[in-house]
Formats: sequence, structure tokens, C-alpha cells
Amino acid sequence: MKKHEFYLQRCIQLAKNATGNTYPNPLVGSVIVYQDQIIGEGWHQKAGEPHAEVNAVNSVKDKSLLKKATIYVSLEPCSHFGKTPPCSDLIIANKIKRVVIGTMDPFAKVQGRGIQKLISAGCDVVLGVLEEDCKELNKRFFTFHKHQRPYIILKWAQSKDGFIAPATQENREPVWITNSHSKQLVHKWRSEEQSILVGTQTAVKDNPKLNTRLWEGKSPVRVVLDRNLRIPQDSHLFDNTIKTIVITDLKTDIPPALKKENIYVEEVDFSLNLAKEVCKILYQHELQSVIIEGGKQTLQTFIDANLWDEARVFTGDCLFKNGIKAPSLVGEHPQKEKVNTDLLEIYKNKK
Ligand code: AOF
Ligand code: ZN
Repeated sequence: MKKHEFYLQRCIQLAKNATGNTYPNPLVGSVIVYQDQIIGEGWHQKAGEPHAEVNAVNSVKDKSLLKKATIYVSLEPCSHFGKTPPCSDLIIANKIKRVVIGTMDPFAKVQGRGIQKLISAGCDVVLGVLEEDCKELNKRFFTFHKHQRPYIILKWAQSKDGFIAPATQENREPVWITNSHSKQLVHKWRSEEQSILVGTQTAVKDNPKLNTRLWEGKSPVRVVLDRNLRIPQDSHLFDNTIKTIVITDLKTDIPPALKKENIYVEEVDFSLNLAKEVCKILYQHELQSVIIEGGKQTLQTFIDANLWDEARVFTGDCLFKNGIKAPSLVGEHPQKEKVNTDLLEIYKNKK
């Protein structure tokens, strides 16, 4: 591995120490190198706390080495006064000669201004080392700032013959397509995303809680599509335990069950591009990611609008022969990962 890549890899590794703790900020790592030795390291730990570069600079014992050193950082050093002062000013003030950056910051207040500041001050800047990995590290943050929408993950389970539910469900017994391990994995995924969304039919039929139970961690904000406000008022979704957004066409006459502090009723015109309208609402609520857990119609709405980034599909061993056909992905979606050989496949939507 080449030198720049090697140190950038370390930045990514450091950044990941704060996984799940930096929202709404990105994960960022930084190392400072002098004569091929790491003399300082740091990462951004939490929004409002020092950025990666500050922690890296502070960790250097002999500050006189800084002016002969190279700083590596997985994201462009910031140029603005946010909750903390600009990192580019810190680099300039410490006379660090060389700055190697993974990728540009898409945040509107930065967007290249940090790099510009460094160049104007005479720093030697290298941009775009392990760029794809650095973008992947903050895929939610990048999607949110670049496309003004959350990063969208679709999730469903299908039978071996491609159905998400059997034809008749008279006995109302839930049909298990996956096993307890995949169920736990789904709860881990919930803990990693900022919101979870289902359509009306899933909410009515399954009365889901949509919280994180089988994994330690936070529960995502719940989002439910309810065009005609027909989801029963005593549903778990309206138990006021977690922030819940109800997206409807009928904002007038909000039923009492929805007049609670944790429930937000948002009106959209369902005859427009629904997926797009939902994205606008989620963006307004500053949700950087959403996992869509069904049903068929809701998943297909996002697929048809080409508003999805990842699809996580479980395929069980059962055969349903007929029933509700699984959603079909359209567009360019190369198979990215195969986990547990045939149970889970993850597709990425190439933009
Ligand atoms: C960096 N290094 O480690 C991080 C950066 O409110 P503030 O001051 O924390 O600024 C937040 C913004 O700063 C965030 O949206 C992103 O653009 C950038 N994050 N920048 O140079 C870091 N975490
Ligand atoms: Zn900064």
C-alpha cells in the first residue's frame, strides 16, 4: 500500500471509533506524520466537541515538529465557525506544511472553502486519497448534504420463489421467512439508522413497534404513511414512546391519538411523486438516513422513483408458490455483498 493510502486508512479506522455518536456531524479521523512516523492521532467524538484535526494536533507532544509534518484527514478541514472554530485555521496557525485529504466536505458552509483557505495560505494540499472509502464512511452525511434527502435503505424478506407474503393468510399466523439471527440483525440495522418507515398496510396488518429491541442502541424515529388516517388509534406506533412522523393527505381533523408531543403529523399531496415528497419531509426533520421495512407497495414506490441507495434482501428456504410478489429492483444495482451465502444479499444503487 502506498504511503498516503496507508495513513488515510488509519484515519478511517480512527474515525470509526465514534460510530453512531457524531450525528449530525460526520465521522472523521486524522493522523500527523513526521519522518514516516505517526506523532499524533485524533478523531471527532461527538457533535459540539473538537474536530478530528484538533484532537490530532493536541496529541502531538513536541509541537515544534508540526511545521515539518504532514496532516492526514479523512474529510476536508472545515472553514467555518460552527460549534467549534475552523480546522483549516488551526492547521495554518500551526504552520503544518502538507495536508492530505480523503474527500471534500459536502456541507454547504464548507464545500471546498477549507481547501481554498489552505492553498491560499501556502499549504501543499493533496486531495482525493481513498476517496470512495471516505465517502462510504459517511454515506448518510454525504447523501443528506448533496441530495437534500436521507440515505435510503430498503429491506425485505422473500421466499425462495420470490414472494414476500403467501396468497392466503386466513389463519393469520405470521409466516417466518428468516431466522432469529436475521431478526436480530434487523434490530442492529434499526439502531444504526435515524429513521424507519413503513406503509399503511404494514402498520394496520402487523401493528409493529418499529423499535430496537433485540440489539442495544437507540430506536430510530418512526415514519408511517397514512394517506387517509386509517391506522387504528391504539396502534403501537402511536404510543408516544418514540418520535413518530405520520405522513398524510388529510391534515385537517387530526384524531386525538395523534395529538401527542412525540407525534408529528405532516401533510403531503399523495398524487405527486410520493417518494420525493416523503424525502422532503425527512430532510426537514434532519433525518440523514431511513430504513424502509415494507410493505410491497411502499418499497416499490421508492424503487419506481429511483429513490433508494441500498437494498438488503433476505431469501428464505420456503416456497409460497403464489402470493405478493417481492419488489423488483430497477436501474443499475450490482450485487455488492453476499452474506451467509444465500440468506442475505445487499444491492447498491449506482448513481
Ligand atoms: C472537520 N473535522 O472532525 C469534522 C468536521 O458545528 P461544528 O463546528 O462541529 O461543525 C460541524 C461541521 O463541520 C459538519 O457539518 C462538517 O461539515 C464538519 N465536520 N470537519 O474539519 C471534523 N467533524
Ligand atoms: Zn473542523
